Amino acid sequence: MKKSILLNALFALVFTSCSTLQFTGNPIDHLAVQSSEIIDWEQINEWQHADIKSENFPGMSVRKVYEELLQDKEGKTIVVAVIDTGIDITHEDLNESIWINEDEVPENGIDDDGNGYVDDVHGWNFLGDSPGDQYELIRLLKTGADFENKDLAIEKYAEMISKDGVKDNLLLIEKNLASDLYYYENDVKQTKKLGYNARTTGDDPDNFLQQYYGDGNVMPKSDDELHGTHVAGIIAAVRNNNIGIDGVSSTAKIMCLRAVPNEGDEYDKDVALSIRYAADNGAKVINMSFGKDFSPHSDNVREAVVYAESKGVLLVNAAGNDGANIDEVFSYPNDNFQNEPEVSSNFITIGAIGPIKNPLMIAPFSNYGKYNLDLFAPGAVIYAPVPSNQYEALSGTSMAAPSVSGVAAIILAYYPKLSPKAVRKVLMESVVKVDFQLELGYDRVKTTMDAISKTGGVVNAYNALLYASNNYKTLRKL
Ligand SMILES: [Ca+2]
Ligand SMILES: [Ca+2]
Ligand SMILES: [Ca+2]
Ligand SMILES: [Ca+2]
Repeated sequence: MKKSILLNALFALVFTSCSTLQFTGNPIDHLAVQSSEIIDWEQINEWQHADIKSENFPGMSVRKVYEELLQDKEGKTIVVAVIDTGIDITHEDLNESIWINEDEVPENGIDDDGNGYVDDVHGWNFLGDSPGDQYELIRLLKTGADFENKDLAIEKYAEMISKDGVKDNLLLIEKNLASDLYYYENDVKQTKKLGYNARTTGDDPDNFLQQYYGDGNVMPKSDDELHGTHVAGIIAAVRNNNIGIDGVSSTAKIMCLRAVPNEGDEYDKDVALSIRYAADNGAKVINMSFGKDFSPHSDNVREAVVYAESKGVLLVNAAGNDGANIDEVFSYPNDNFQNEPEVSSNFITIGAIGPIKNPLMIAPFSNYGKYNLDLFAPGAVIYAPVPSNQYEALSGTSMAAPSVSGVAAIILAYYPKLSPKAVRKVLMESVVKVDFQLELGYDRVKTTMDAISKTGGVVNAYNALLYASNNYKTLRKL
């Protein structure tokens, strides 16, 4: 008798240690009921964590997850790389959530772990000392040499400087580009000037074989450089410490990759190398809250995306804030070139909703696209850390992407063996679909969420965990 009890106990022990975590609950079905247009400003902070069904805000049901599913359940640490501006790793509500490269001795001038980057303790700064960078298309135009899509670059340049008050027509701009490189010096913003060059890293931005430039200092160069800190905070601000806000994930550690300048645009080379750094150094999720419509080396970036897939990394990308259809006006980085088939299955593109459950819930600035936009997430009036222990509410698809990166980190914390393809499937299959008619953009064009995105829904952390739990065996095969 005693023996059999012992045997049973032993069996139970073995069984438990091999089985995966099971979650039970009732998935939240589609959202059919609208609520008023009145925003509850008293409760607005952390609205993205609200339950989309039972509360007034169309949040991701994150609080419901922690209260109903994750009580006393320890999750695995998940490294989330944030490719962005600098990140204030000393922030009171973020400091404990910053990734530490344990194999690298700080500030000894030696590449202790032999990954090619010297003193990369919290990630890497591909921008060096520069506060900004010249726009990449201007960088190419000012060389005077020919390059692919030069006509398009001239057109975009004309658009860009017209916004700054220069009204010349396209032909004149083209003529001036050829004859006088500095014609517009007095009329345009610093980073749009032909003569401006802030890059101090000494590398050739068109030579992808030069990889080891920049430095290990991932901090912002000024308090104005706040974007990366905010994004990182949405994902991983320390939960339940009575400071600031709760991040979405309790186990994410942020790997900081400074590649997006505060002014100007991110260079394809810095983006591709940041993706590869993250994939080679243990990240499972990469947040990419940036994008541009002129990307001279988008093929190199796509190669890096495919490389990241081979290393088991999910990439979460912000759709952009032009209120545009990105199936028509292409945005980069992306997992396809001009609507061709996707090159990988580890890339997910996110649009933004605001804090209201009514026809105006799509943030008017959010890009959209039936083919290129996968799902929506909270991305307007999001309160989160900014440098020097401050907090701000910011809006943009830049805030929607990290909301999803946080949910991906929760899924992986409990199901660490899932491939990026499987996590993407979990996120997409478990959205809460929005059924009622919506009004899109500042012109309030009538549409449905289904017509402007692949899934027709909003990311939901509660549904995602239940979906992963209920479909684990199938998902493991992906
Ligand atoms: Ca190193
Ligand atoms: Ca070192
Ligand atoms: Ca906190
Ligand atoms: Ca895609």
